[in-house]
Amino acid sequence: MIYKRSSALFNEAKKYIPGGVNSPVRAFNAVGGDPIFVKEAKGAYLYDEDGNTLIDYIASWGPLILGHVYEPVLNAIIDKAKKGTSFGMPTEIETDLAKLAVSMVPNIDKIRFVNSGTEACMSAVRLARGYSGKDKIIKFSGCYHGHSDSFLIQAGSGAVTFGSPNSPGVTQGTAKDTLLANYNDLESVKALTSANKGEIAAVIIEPIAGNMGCIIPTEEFITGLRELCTKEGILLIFDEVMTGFRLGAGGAQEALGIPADIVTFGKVIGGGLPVGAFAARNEIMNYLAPDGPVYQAGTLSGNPLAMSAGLAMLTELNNRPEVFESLADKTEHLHEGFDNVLKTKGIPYQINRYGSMISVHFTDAPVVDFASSAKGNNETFKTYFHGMLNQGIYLPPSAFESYFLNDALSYGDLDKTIDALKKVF
Ligand code: HOZ
Repeated sequence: MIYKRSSALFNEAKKYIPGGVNSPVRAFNAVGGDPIFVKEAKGAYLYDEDGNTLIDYIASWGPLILGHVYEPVLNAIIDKAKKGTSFGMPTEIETDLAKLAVSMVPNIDKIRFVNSGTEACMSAVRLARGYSGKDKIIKFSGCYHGHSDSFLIQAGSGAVTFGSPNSPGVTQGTAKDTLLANYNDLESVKALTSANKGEIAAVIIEPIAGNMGCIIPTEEFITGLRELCTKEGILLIFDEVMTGFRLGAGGAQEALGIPADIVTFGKVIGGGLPVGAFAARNEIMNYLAPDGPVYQAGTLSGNPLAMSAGLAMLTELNNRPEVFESLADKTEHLHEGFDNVLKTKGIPYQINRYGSMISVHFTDAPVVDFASSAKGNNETFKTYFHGMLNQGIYLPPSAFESYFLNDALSYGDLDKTIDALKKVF
């Protein structure tokens, strides 16, 4: 494939935008080469600036679960845009989306809309601190909860891809209140809770991790974590920015059967427009301004275009819950196909999958936490990534990211992807 125009656009972008991108993982630094500039997309396909067609396995990093330019979402945005794009005043559609989200997700009574997953997680932690009167939080190495200061401590996703899991610019004062545990290691959490008795406001976790590849919690770990938080009076925050409205209507809480105290959302809830949200039971949400003392606000929060996209998306998912199963089946098909190919190649690998999230790791030991994910061979990953890209398959350009399948992918697309893998190694 030829990427002449993409490379020219990238060179121009680098003159005016740091690294030429507005979010680091897009820059391809982890895999080498220049990023692909996309011109348009439809369904499961991306059409780039050089005229190449690519099968898309990132779906805008999750939001486009039903594929690109999904008609009901598109029409909702167009209709709304004609009536005004932002008011800074309440609109009925915010309640419509809130009502629907609250009806789909277990254990929440109220939801507050923001503009991104970062904002959602940052606000959820502030709420947890305000509600509990405690300062410290526990996060897990390799989990990524957006780029707000408290979370850039051993963070996954682009932070680790670019070698700055502990970003300069985060003060010692902030960093000292973020305690680090290991994913799937309950003892590491217990050690922190006993060393910091009565000081921990919340544990925040990706209930299915997607920012160190896709990592699944063991039942023992996630059940034990819930029990520990309840026993110690610590709020359990599920960061469902990736999993919310993707693993099922009720997200990871429902899939794992584990209730969280606060849940954060992003991606699917905005239908491809910038929406984040955080939600909890009344007693917690009532601490939020203007009802309570914990402050949080935003000019574009509850933006009518974003709300209309989110409402159209969640309405579709609510009316067609079978879509979650269809996606999980497609992901399983891809997993089996990849397994069949890779096991003949003599390359150490692991494939992790949950619902419509999946990742391939080039290592011989099971990938269960950040340390085991980091053991993946990045040279092999680069060969894999570019080998697939050259055959029109667009995968996340980092081994520390999950793939997000979208329902526009056909079995023909999946088989083409599996066939492409045969030619890579
Ligand atoms: N941090 C996002 C993936 N976990 C990447 C977002 C983007 O580059 O668009």
